[in-house]
Amino acid sequence: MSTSTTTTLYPEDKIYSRGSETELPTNDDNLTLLTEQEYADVLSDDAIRVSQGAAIEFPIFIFKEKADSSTQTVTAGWNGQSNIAPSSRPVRLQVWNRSSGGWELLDTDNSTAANTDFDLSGNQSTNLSNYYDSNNFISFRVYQEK
Ligand SMILES: [Ca+2]
Repeated sequence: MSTSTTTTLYPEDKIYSRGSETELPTNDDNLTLLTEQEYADVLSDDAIRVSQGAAIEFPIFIFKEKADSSTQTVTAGWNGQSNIAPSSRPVRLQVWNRSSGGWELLDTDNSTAANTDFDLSGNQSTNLSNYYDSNNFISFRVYQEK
């Protein structure tokens, strides 16, 4: 799976990480942090992507975005592709609810062919205090089913 993102938030206030996990994590702990070059590659919406390989695991990207206030609606937009067709293994966008301690589904693609760009998007506009941490970070992840 490879990824590019766009965001309406602040480029200097991001914590992005990626990895492949046998079990889908039930927390929003960072995986392997992106390098400076990988941030640049991901933040520019073009054909230069950051890839996360996976065999029998879930390939996962976690995107933590800092807002200027804990009452700001957050819109997440993701663009990417996979060499495994989402029509056979769906790709999902989720947001972390730190109050309930669970990942909540925002969007799914289960129809795109392999090696073809697709978009995922969603926003969180209600009960924002359940989603922001004390530093106004909110966590999203994109993963592909295994
Ligand atoms: Ca890019």
